[in-house]
Amino acid sequence: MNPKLDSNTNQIRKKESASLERRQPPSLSTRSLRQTAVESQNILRKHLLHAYLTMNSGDCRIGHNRMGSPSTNRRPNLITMNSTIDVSTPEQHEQRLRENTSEQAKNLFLEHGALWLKNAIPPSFVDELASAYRQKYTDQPLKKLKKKHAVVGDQRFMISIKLKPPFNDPRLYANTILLPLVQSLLGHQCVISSFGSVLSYPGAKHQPIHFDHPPLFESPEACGKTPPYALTVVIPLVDIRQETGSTAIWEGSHRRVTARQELQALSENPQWPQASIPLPNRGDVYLMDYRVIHGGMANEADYARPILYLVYSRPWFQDTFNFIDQKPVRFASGERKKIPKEFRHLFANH
Ligand SMILES: O=C(O)CCC(=O)C(=O)O
Repeated sequence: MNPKLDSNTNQIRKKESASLERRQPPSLSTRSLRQTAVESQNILRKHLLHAYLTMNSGDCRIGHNRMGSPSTNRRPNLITMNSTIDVSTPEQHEQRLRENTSEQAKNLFLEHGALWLKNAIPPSFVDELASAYRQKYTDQPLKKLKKKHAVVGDQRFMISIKLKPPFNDPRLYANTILLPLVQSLLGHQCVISSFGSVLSYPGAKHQPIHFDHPPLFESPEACGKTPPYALTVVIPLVDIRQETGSTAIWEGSHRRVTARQELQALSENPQWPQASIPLPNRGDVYLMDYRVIHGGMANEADYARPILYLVYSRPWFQDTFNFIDQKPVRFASGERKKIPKEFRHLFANH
């Protein structure tokens, strides 16, 4: 989840300077100076990414930043996902996947770069999280959210969750169904890279289509051959329907050597009907490889659509791209010591 690649850099530059002007308060308080510094960092980050893609992608001249102009809200016709697993009732009761389910889930994820796992978390726990989230974030004035959190699209915010109850809970970050699966994909030494949420308000438009991180290596062949190095687990806090918009995912793009050109083409002419679209109920989750092409969709419902996300990565990976101005993991005071000893290694990078 993060900043990405845009289709018209000049247009973005104009928008950025216009929005900087708009947001500049009349007197330069400490807050406004800090805000200006944060905005400058964001602009620098976008331009670095632009330069990176220009250098490394042959004909793929420009990238696509999720802060760029949103595309029109055309609803895709196709609502499906190739990579789906239903957690069975006995597995739900035991809160563990059977070996064959786990193997199937792993293989689907490796092939498609995404997986929709149905009934992974008890809905009653999700409801508890949703109610805390509403009070702490959704019900805040928009002005306050804009000041404190990253704007990742039109009416769409990326908010690092402050770890305290009910969010500081092993059922989330060390979930007995999800963590073994994540470890089978990223190795047993994997860690939490970031823990946050994306909140899209009614009226939010489609987010520009993006990768969550610039490719790690110059060679597209090398990128396509490497195993996953980071992945996002998305936990929706409301039932996701066509109206609320989901995350459109271009399954399989994570390993395609043509992924950079594909992203550029999609940025210029988004092909939403080609995307896979999970429509999870509360209790379902979906996983995305950090390399897979995706984008948040328009929220045409009359209520907000919050999703929690946990990004897990191999221990050597540092996401310096998405977290320049906000912390990837935020502990409330006294909460760090509540992490059980056996899970502290998950937070080793924070
Ligand atoms: O809103 C969504 O569904 C996805 C958001 C996202 O991909 C991002 O902010 O990077």
